[in-house]
Amino acid sequence: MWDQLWINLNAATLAGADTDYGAITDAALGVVDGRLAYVGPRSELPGPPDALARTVHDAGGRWITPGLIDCHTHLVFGGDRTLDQMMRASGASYADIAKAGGGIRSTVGMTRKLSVEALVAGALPRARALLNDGVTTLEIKSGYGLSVEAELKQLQAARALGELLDVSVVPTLLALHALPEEYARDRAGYVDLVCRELIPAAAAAQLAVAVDVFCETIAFSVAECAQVLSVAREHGLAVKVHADQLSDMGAAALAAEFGALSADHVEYTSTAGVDALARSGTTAVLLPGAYLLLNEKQRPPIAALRAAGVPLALSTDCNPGTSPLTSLTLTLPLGCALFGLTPVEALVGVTRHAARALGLSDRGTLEPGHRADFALWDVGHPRELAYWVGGQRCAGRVRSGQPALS
Ligand code: DI6
Ligand code: FE
Repeated sequence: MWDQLWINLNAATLAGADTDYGAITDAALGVVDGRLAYVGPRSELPGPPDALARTVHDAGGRWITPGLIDCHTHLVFGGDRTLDQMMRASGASYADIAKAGGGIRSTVGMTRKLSVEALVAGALPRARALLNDGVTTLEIKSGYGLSVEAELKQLQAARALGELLDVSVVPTLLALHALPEEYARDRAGYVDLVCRELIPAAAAAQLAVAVDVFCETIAFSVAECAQVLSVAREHGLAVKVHADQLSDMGAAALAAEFGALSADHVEYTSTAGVDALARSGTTAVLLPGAYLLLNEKQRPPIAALRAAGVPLALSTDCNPGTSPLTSLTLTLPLGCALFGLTPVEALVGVTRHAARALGLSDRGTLEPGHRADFALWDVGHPRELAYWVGGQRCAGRVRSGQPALS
């Protein structure tokens, strides 16, 4: 006997060939212990619904996709960065703003002042917006504390969000994001603090599953990032890299060298970088929100990434400075219009490939054995998910087979 059976639905399983969304019309989903036990046509169920499961749910004829996975967010922070937006309106670049003392450092000042509870309260509306839009797994990075205590506080807030809300939170220590003011004349000292104290403390407290670094001219060099990524690996943590967002730093190749789960942004990644990602099986995470709002002109090398077989994920990059974007469904048409993704590539990017970017092999498609995490949609076909810009089409979320609360 199954625990739950969902009927009266069409399933975009996103398993197998990508061209047809893995679509099954008039499908049924059987759930045992929170995992999918049956995914197939209703007509092939081995018996009448009531005889098969303790609870039978009617999905109202809707389309169902795997629960969406937002695999790159900086959701926990203090204050906002409306001032940066005003500076940009008068022509200042991201680098100008950072150099003028705005940018990441200003968010660090506002984040350090807040308690865990206040950070959670500030992030809750952003998290709820993502959940109402179909998200069932959410990565959250630190990176606005830049001291051992303040980074751990951000990670504790991320963990608390996962306990308060019906969502899986995947916490990442963004150890190198910006150089904190107090280390302005001692770069090596800060990198040392990260290696000797921050990473060991986060690993010991099990507050992070991965370590991320911002490898960029305005942030940290390849050598500094490599030093931190090796320590992350020594502590058994996965690694991720903010790579080649504003210039070609060879950061994608660095990510590949460390077997990173993902290289994120990749606007300026070279052919050599693309080849390195393909060889290491690293997922490229595309972030059209930051590209749009920074008014960037250099697109990621989509055709080359596609040709090399690099898995492409897509995410909000929700952060106060460059991408205050709290809708993953809005990110889908942005990925298509700005980066030239196909609608099905975009949807796979927020499900199957997003799971891969987080190293999660138990979700991202609707197939037997996977978690029964899914989203219900008021659309006539899943291709509409990457078509409409804005609006509320998510009719509900299910986690482990049970209707989820936001
Ligand atoms: N790249 C980004 O786009 C964000 N972080 C990063 O490394 C921006 C974060 C911010 O400006 O607050
Ligand atoms: Fe980011």
